Amino acid sequence: MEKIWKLEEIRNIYNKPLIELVFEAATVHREYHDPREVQVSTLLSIKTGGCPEDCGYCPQAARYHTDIEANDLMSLEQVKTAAKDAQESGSSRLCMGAAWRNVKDDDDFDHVLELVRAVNELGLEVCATLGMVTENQAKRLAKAGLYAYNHNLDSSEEYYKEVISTRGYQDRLDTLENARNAKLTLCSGGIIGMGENAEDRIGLLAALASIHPQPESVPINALVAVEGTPLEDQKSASIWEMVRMVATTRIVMPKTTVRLSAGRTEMSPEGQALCFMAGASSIFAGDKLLTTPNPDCKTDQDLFDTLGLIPQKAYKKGDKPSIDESYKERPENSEKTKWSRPGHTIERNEEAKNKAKEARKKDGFEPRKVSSVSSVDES
Ligand code: SAM
Ligand code: DTB
Ligand code: SF4
Repeated sequence: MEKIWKLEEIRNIYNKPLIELVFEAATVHREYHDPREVQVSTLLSIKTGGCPEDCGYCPQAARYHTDIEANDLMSLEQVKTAAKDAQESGSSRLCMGAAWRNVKDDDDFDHVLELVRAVNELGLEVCATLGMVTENQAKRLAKAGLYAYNHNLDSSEEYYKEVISTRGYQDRLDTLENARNAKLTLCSGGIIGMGENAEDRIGLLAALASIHPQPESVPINALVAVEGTPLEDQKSASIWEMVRMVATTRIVMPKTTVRLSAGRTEMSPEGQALCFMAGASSIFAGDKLLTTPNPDCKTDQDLFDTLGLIPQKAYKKGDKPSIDESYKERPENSEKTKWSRPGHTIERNEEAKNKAKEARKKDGFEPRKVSSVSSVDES
């Protein structure tokens, strides 16, 4: 049985002197993992931009004016090519991301299920991050060969309200439960450097650690402050804050794969080495995350060589899901899940939206729209 952590205990760990904290995390890491191995995931944005949500950090939210190219869902061939490239470069997992609020029982989702199946058949672990999902949708994903579902809690419940107004924290937790009920492994983490304080980071870790069984992967992102988003001027988190967050995550979720996620282009090799020492056991590899840059493969390979790290093989920690053809069966009556829409006002989100309106008037172009973009959907 996993330990049930009290908030106070997590706070005490987070606030330890840094060297003590890193030593303790490194010790826990060695108890549960092979410290030489790093799990390598590649991200692929299969549907980019045009998202109806107002996530203050996200360049893909249609309401802000950012310099990204919106794209429709990728074809099967495009995805297979990207998956083979990822596999050849040493990744054991492909994580496909779609700029959706939630999954719908429509043709786009049927297509995503085929993408999942194809990547599974190549032998990669398949992860998807598609927004909120119902239990039936999660089950269809599992039957199509999905291994992990990524859905981040992002911050503490309190600070979440300062960043996003179009959905609620409970919907995130419900989605994770739906994925868990479908026997998918969970990938859920957060972002530091959004203006939150230490208590919010501790709150995020408490929320993640209290999911039982704990998430199999926990991505720790440093905010990539993208021009045009409400958080464009946010000062980046320091490497010391990153190390502290990684180490605390490692201690309170000893079995999880702690993924050093967005923000690595701003980290020195020495800083990343300290994160690996503090229990990070995974990275996103490839020169692009979803829409923003990431260190290239050669730079990461050099770092692995220097540190004596080796990429983990696919399905080291779980069995490859077999395909159950019934994933093709679309429900006759879609579940009527009422995902919430709190709709409170977040000043900086409003400001960014208004600035975007002005910029579009000036440039003479319309909000980025793609044909498969979800209209604001109350279902
Ligand atoms: N639309 C889906 C959702 O929100 O769940 C999936 C894609 S979304 C881009 C996946 C995650 O990327 C977010 O939950 C957030 O944690 C992370 N993310 C997005 N923009 C980021 C940024 N600028 N910096 C760091 N992390 C970011
Ligand atoms: C996660 O925690 N980080 C990844 C993945 N899960 C989906 C996404 C990072 C996105 C960074 C901003 C971008 O490239 O658009
Ligand atoms: Fe970005 Fe996902 Fe939020 Fe859409 S739901 S704005 S893709 S983080």
